[in-house]
Amino acid sequence: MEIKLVKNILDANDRLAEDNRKVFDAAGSTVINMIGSPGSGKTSLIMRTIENLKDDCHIQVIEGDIASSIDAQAIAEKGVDALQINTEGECHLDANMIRQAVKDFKLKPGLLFIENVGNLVCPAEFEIGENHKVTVISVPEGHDKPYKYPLIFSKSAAVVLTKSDLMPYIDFDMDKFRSGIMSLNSDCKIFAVSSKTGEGLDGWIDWLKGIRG
Ligand SMILES: Nc1nc2c(ncn2[C@@H]2O[C@H](COP(=O)(O)OP(=O)(O)OP(=O)(O)O)[C@@H](O)[C@H]2O)c(=O)[nH]1
Ligand SMILES: [Mg+2]
Repeated sequence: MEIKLVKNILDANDRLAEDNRKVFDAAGSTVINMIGSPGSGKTSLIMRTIENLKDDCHIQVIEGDIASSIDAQAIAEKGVDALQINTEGECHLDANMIRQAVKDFKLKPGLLFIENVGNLVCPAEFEIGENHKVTVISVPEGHDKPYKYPLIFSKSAAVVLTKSDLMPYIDFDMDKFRSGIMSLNSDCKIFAVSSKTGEGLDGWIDWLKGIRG
């Protein structure tokens, strides 16, 4: 009984996500759903990406957080359109939240980053109308995460391993990390970057240029 209810909720969400996808397609937005734990470096990566790409294409950002507009304010200071969604307790964004939010948001052709609520688990379950999911995970979280939280890694087009500047201080086994992802999703791209030093960002930026509509 309970299982059926969850399935119905997810089916209803998927239908709304399809509607969102049509709205995004019509506007020429390529939408990237950025998913990762609190503090994994999602906002920092988006800000670095804006610095690197804003002369190439239009970038817009929707920020999802349980509370506060800290992230949207930081993004807006970079001179791009930023909208904050507060989920007020929900641990993920869902398609209906995105549908309501974009009603008041003038979509422009280019890249639309949607930073999901900091959480490696629940956001993986909910389609929001994105073109691609990207997992953002930081070196201090450990190389075992693809084995412990497989769903998000199996659904992501790319994984960005952030805070690569901290590698010398942490026992992080890159081979184990890479094999864990490849065993779930052999097409997944993996980028190791530092938003602090800029190391490794080129590969990520080139990938974004390739998927941009
Ligand atoms: N050393 C280092 N610190 C980083 C890097 N990226 C982010 N940080 C730091 O990590 C902390 C969290 O970064 P955020 O970008 O706010 O993380 P987030 O994933 O957006 O966090 P939430 O929105 O709260 O889920 C901040 O203190 C950043 O300065 C990095 O590449 N290297
Ligand atoms: Mg953030």
